[in-house]
Amino acid sequence: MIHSDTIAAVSTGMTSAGISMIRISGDQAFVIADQIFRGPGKAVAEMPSHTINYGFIYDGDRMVDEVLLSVMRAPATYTREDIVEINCHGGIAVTKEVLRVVLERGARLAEPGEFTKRAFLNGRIDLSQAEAVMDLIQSGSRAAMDASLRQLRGSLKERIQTDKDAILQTIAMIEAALDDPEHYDTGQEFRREIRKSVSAVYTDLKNLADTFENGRVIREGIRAVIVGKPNAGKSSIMNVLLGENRAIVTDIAGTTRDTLEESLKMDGLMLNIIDTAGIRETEDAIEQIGMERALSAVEEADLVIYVIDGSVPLDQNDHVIMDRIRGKKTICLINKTDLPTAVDVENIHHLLSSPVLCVSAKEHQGMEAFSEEVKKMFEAGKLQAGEETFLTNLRHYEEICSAVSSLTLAMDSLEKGMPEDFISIDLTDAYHALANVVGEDVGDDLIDRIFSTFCVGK
Ligand SMILES: Nc1nc2c(ncn2[C@@H]2O[C@H](COP(=O)(O)OP(=O)(O)OP(=O)(O)O)[C@@H](O)[C@H]2O)c(=O)[nH]1
Ligand SMILES: [Mg+2]
Repeated sequence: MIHSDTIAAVSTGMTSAGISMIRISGDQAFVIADQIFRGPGKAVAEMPSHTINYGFIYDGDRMVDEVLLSVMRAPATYTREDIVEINCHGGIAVTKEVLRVVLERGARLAEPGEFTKRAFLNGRIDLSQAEAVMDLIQSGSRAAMDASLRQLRGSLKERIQTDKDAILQTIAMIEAALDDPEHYDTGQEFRREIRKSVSAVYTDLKNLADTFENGRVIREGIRAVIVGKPNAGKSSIMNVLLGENRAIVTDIAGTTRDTLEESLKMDGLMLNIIDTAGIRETEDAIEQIGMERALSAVEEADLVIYVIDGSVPLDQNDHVIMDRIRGKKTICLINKTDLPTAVDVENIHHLLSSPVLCVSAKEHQGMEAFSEEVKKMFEAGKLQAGEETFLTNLRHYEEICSAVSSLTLAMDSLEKGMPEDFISIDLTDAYHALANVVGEDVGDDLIDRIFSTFCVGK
């Protein structure tokens, strides 16, 4: 083991709760626990591994709390070190008191993320898995949780490993040929082989990088902006989605003046919905500012929900809106279908080339189809079925993009007939970028920076 000191921290939240847990990890974990724990059975050092033991924590002769103590012997533990976990009563004072006693017997207070850092440094998990631990704790929706959990179980690690091996093999092929030109033919066939293996890795990594957009919306929530003309029923749709009368609804066109944002969970996805002021030509200065805000919200949106009042024909304002949302992921809702229809649904579909759904906010019709469409668009189904690894972490994304550009350079060099050692340099760069994702040759600074964002006790 790399570490000599034994660390301890409260691993549960510091609030009044039924139970708190203090975790101790390191060579001295059992020795420290033996000094403070009195139970009916064996000394802590003799307790069988992975058992829970009833007893009391003592500070000298003074009883501190009645506890359950878990003993886990290295290496089958979270950190791969000896671990003792003390489950005490959850009051803040009690928890602090137990921690104090543990620290006084020789443990050092753990830094944020230090248990997980040890798991990484002791080789139980790679860096991508360690980061997934933090993502899992912070995940705000089921989809985010699923993505982190899968990464924690090694999905990204395995994929990166495979690509890394393939690059290494190609480098080895090139190096062998350069070292021993008499026995290797570096002609057309050789270069074709190299190109084939480089382009396979390139494609895989490019696909992986492309999952980042979805990965981000899964982690942070989908930024969905509701736009449309005044009176189309945007605020009504917002209220139906939220299940409460959050936004003001009236029959006066121009009711919503400013953007209004709320979050909701939808089938495991998080949707951050923004209601906006209706868009139309107007002289009203306040309304104009509201519209500008609406349009800038569209720019930043992951999803545009374009609401059309189906009971009135389209006009010039609709065409202005359609121009502004072109190229955005869009779902068009034709609202007020409880009234006679005055629009041509087929034509709207044709104009927008996005899904068009007929709904009625008044009668709460069509909203299931809407949530199905959102799930489909953001591939939540794929995520839930565990079919794909989603990149959710910016650091991983950047490293993978850098590997992709190195591989692009390598392919260009092959194309242009550059010497093999050029290609080998680019492949080596790609290899290092991938090694950074899993934390193979990263420096101490980066490791410290990553783990410092963790919570204490994890
Ligand atoms: N019949 C019918 N009326 C609706 C429906 N949805 C909304 N309305 C009515 O349409 C009017 C406008 O609704 P809002 O939700 O305020 O429309 P908006 O798009 O937010 O309008 P602005 O904020 O002015 O841009 C209100 O009188 C609603 O009650 C619907 O599905 N059917
Ligand atoms: Mg409104």
